[in-house]
Amino acid sequence: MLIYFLNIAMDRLDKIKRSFDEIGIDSFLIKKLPNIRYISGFSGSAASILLTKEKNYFITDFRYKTQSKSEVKGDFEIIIFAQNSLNFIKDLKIKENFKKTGFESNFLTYSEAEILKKDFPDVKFIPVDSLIENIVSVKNENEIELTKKAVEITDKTFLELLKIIKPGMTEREVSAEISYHHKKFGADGDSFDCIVAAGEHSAFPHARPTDRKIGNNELLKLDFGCTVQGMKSDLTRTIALGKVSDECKKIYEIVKEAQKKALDIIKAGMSTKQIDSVARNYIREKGYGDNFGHGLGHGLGYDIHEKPFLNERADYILEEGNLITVEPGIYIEGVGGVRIEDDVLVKKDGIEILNKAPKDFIEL
Ligand SMILES: [Mn+2]
Repeated sequence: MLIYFLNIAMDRLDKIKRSFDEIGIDSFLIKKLPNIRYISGFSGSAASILLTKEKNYFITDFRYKTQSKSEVKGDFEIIIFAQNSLNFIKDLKIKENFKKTGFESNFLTYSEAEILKKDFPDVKFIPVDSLIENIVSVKNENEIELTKKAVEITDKTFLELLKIIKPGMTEREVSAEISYHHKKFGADGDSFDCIVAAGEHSAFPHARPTDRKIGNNELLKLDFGCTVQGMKSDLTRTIALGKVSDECKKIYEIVKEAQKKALDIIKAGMSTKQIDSVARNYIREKGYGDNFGHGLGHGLGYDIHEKPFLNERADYILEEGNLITVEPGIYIEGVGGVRIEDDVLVKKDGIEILNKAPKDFIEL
């Protein structure tokens, strides 16, 4: 198992370094934690990685001294700094003499970039967009297994919720049950702050749980997921408590059919834009085009939203081993909203739908 991860780590470092010349850099500074986990295996909350042509430095502080020794795999020199990681990098600069350092342009803040420029006046910092993000979108066997485990836990949690949820409970109480069951069933925690949205709240695509009581005869949208060793699940189901209006039932069936139409065509080689349009056109034909204002889905990995994205502008061609979500929705202000989301593994000739949570309209 350890050797297996070591090989993966080296392969990933190789892939990153092979693009140095093409981008025009001699070193790469990595600060984004999901990227750090992806290439080193480190799961802590503070670290930097500096890759130079010759060497790989993993830099963290005292709190992660022991953890980094056991977690960091691959050909890294582990550096524990006492105060400021930049001081260490300055020393390193003298030794290694790097001159053109790439940084994660979609992650580093403007002020962090300014500090780097000020502290290293003779280094040219070059914005690099999505170098690692483009590699992470194809998953290995281990990552797929961990995702399947996360999905299984989330599905199981959904089935528990169906037993627990009653009119009169607040959205917040339901969100607590989600977190509790995720951990109880073996997850490391939630993969994001879950969405529990009742009645008119369900029309907010990204509603936060409030103290609103869940009433009878209304929709309840649940969007939640968990993390297992860094890999994530992301599930949305919309259910009804009691009897809801015919319009709510109607939009539920449209969303379900839109998702099915997308799932039916997904396979390696297809463009994500094309898949998005199949679901979107169907919803449009049914008269709800203006009520579906977000993308159809996203990649799922060490980051909860990562490449490939499925939307009207994305031009990614799916590959075997992509893990993606498929999640159309219809939201009607003042009435309610429906979204149905599954996690899907892309294969050569089709897909494997990882979720088993029921999708037929449920009235509790
Ligand atoms: Mn999602």
